[in-house]
Amino acid sequence: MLHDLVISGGTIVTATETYKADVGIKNGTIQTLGYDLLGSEKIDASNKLVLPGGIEAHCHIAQESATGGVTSDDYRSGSVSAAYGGNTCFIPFAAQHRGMGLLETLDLYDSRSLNSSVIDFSYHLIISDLSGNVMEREFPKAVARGVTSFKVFMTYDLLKITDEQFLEVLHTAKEYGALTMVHAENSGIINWVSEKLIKGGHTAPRYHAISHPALAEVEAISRAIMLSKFVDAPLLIVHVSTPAGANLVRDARNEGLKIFAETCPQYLFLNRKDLDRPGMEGAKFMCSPPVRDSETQEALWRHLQLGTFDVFSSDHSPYRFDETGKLSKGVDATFQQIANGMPGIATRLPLLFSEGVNKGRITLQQFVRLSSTNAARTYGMLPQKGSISVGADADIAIWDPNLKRVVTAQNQHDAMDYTPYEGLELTGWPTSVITRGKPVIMDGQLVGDHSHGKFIARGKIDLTGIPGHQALELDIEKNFGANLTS
Ligand code: DUC
Ligand code: ZN
Ligand code: ZN
Repeated sequence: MLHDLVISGGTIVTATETYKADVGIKNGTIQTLGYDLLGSEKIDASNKLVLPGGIEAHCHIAQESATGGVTSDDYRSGSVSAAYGGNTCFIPFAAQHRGMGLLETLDLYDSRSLNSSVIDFSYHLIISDLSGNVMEREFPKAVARGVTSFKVFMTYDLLKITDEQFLEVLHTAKEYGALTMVHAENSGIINWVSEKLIKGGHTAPRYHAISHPALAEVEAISRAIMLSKFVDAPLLIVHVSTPAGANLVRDARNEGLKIFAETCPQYLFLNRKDLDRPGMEGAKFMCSPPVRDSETQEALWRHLQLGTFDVFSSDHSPYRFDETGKLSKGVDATFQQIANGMPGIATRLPLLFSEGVNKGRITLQQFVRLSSTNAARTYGMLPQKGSISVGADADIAIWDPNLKRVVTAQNQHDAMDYTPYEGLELTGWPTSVITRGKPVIMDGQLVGDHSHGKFIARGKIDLTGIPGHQALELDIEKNFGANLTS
């Protein structure tokens, strides 16, 4: 058979295997895995690794925060930066702010992503306003559009929902086979400490971390797990930043609960000392939850090695270090007035490859799971995405495992003016990236087309093998079903 494109001579790595073979691509999907394949076009992958393209499952693109700041990356620059980082698909957030409907929110993000992305995409829908029966009227329609993951916040005054509303989201999502995601930090602790700090004149970026103590995360993760357990609904805890929080996740799993979790590079590679940089420099390293200490970094690596975390995501939240972003309230802004978040969509996978695979902390199979396959499974895209197998989308990243490169703001190809990893030398980089059979990056050059990336409608969450929990007090089917009459 004559393929449209053949990737020849490389070493294929999947979540379970490493072997040498050619990949034959036709009509955007993988048609053949074999030897001496014929193709109209050929990419020589000798001495390279051929991996499922990365799936970036947590990033903020063309998104307003509740306080009005807008991320610097849109779907054009964000998707290009993601592709340079070895990604073939990403799932940014579509943020419902109060007063907006859920479908109105999705329409807005559809207009922002239209003809803009060089890689495929979907959205997680943030829910901050449950008024007007949106859960009954609009939630099912969002799921029918292929949006099957929903994020809620336990903190931030303009976003947070009550425990009652959290239960409602968990319960409704469960009914429709969707996944709830949560930003788990205790709002009361953060607000109380912040007020005291500000009153005491402690306003520098470093106090952001002090106002978001580890216990705030641990309390909220614990509560979130209990709420999910009570209604036996799947829940994914995003950006876990503490060993105690990760231990709660591990124990919940061990108990058979439907708990999933994510951590991010900043919690493994950055720490509180970065926030102590002079002047406003520390603002570049502000994110929520905050980066912590070196013991935390080591403990989170161990959780990553042992499989506590299903997904490893960048939490790319790009705010420039200028008056459009971090410094929008001036150079004397308090930590409460500085946008939270840092860029990292292009460094997520090179960091994990260099410091994980090349330093012997994780295997190549673990790398593939954490970079792609687990996200595809968790977010309802497997086997279309996240695997190199016959019939899957031809989403492929070709990696040179020995290539050394120094990270600079410029080689992120995003709309940012800094990277928190400036000057770090990493070994192992993606050199070519192919989305649905079309080259996006070839030998380090952008060749992709902004109308190629398409919205991926996602399926239900796969809970096979997870027993869950039946609350004795609560028979959801009997007491909460649609036919409830008394
Ligand atoms: N939560 C995120 O997921 N990203 C940026 C900041 C935040 O609070
Ligand atoms: Zn969050
Ligand atoms: Zn985020």
